[in-house]
Amino acid sequence: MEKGTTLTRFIIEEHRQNPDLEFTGLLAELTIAGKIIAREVNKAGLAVTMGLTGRTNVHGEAVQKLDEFANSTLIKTTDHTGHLAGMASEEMEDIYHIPDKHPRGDYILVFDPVDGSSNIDVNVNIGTIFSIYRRKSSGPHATLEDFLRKGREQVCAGYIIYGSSTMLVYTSGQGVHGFTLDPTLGEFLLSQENITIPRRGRYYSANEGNAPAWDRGVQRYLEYLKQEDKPTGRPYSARYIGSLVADFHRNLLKGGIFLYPGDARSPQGKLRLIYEASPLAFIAEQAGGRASTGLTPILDLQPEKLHQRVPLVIGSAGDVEEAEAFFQGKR
Ligand code: FDP
Repeated sequence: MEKGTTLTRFIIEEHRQNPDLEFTGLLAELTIAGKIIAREVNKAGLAVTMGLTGRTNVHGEAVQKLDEFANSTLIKTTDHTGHLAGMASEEMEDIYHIPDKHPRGDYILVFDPVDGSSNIDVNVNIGTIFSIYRRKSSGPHATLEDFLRKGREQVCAGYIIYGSSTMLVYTSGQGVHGFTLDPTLGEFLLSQENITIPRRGRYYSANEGNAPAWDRGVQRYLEYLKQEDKPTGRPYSARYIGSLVADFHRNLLKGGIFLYPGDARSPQGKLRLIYEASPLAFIAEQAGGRASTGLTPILDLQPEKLHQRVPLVIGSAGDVEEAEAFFQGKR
C-alpha cells in the first residue's frame, strides 16, 4: 500500500482480505490508547505523570505514575469494544474481567503498558507492547487458560514506541508493518510496509553488567562478538538502551541481536514471557528473524504462570542461531 496510508484504512483493507481478523475495532482503539499515552509521554517532564506512585507492582518493582496512567488508558479505550473477554497486564496481579455493562467478545488482550519504565524520567525511549489471542473458554468471563497460551497462538502483536517520533509496529500474521504518528494530523501513517529484519546485524544489545553471573556459553558468545574478523563483520558494536522495545525496534530495522539471558542470580532472566517476549517473538518471526531462550523457540513455550519470566535472545536469524550454538556448547 502507498506510504502515508492511514493505519485505519490499512486495517480495514487487511480485514477485507482476511475476514478472519475480526478484531479490527480493537486494533483501532489500541491506536487511540497509543496516541493518548504518547501525548502524556511527551510532557512527562512537566511532572504530572513523572515520578513514582510510592507503590510496588506484582514483580516488586516501583510503580511509576506513567505505568498506572498507561495501564488505565489501555483498559478504558478497549474494554467496551465488544471484542474482549478479558485482559492481563504486566502491571496487574490478576486477570481483568470486562465489566458487565459492556458486551464481551472472543478475544483476550495482554499488554505491558510502559516497557522500559526506568527510562521515563530521563527522556529516553519507552514503549507499549500488546498482543491478542482468540479465547478458548466459553463461559461469561475469560479464564486463566485463555491467557496461558503458546505464543504461536497469537493472532496479533505489536508495540508503540515513544521515541524521536511515535511509531506503531504490528503484525496480524501477514507481515510486519510500521506506522508513524503525524502529530499535525493525529494519525498513524504507513511508513514501512512488510518490514524484514536483515539476516545478520552489526549490533548487540545486552546488559553486560550482568556478565560475571552469565553461563560460560553466553560469556564466550559475547567475547566472540568483540573479536576482530572482517569477513563476519566483527567486532559488533554495543547498543543497549535498556528499553526492550527500543532495542528491539532498532535491531528490527537495522539488524542485530538482543540478549537478556538467565544468570546465576535469576535463572529465568528478567523479561516476561506473555507481555514482552512472546509478542516481540511473533513480530521477529514475521519479519524473518528469530527468538528463543537460547535453547527453545519462544513461541513454542507453554506458560505456566501469568507473570512468568523467560531468558530472551531475539533479532537477526543468523545472529540468534549463532548465539544458540554458543549457549548450547556446540561452538
Ligand atoms: P524496565 O525494567 O526499565 O521496565 O521490561 C523490563 C525492562 O525495562 C526492559 O524494557 C529492558 O530491556 C530491561 O528491563 C532492562 O533491564 P536492566 O536494567 O536489568 O538492563
